[in-house]
Amino acid sequence: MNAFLQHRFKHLAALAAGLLLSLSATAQTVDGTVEKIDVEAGKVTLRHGEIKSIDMPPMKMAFRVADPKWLQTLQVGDKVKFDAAKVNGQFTVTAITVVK
Ligand SMILES: [Cu+2]
Repeated sequence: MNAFLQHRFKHLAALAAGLLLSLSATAQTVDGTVEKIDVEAGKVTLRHGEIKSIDMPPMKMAFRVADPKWLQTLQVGDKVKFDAAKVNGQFTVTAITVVK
């Protein structure tokens, strides 16, 4: 690859990475209700709808959270929209917002 192509390729790769970031920052897709908050364990129990990204049917289960600070702002009974992924083998909430 010549230097010009290499430069173009890096530019495209950066654009693609930026696009992925902005996509993942868009609205959360899964509906849920906060059932329990365990600050010690860094977990939140959610009754959730289908999670297509990890092929999971609706159920009630505990998730780790990507940022423990979120546990301070959530309250039992909150309706939420969230995204989840398997991180280091554990189901993890990667983004969450309370629905008013
Ligand atoms: Cu589940």
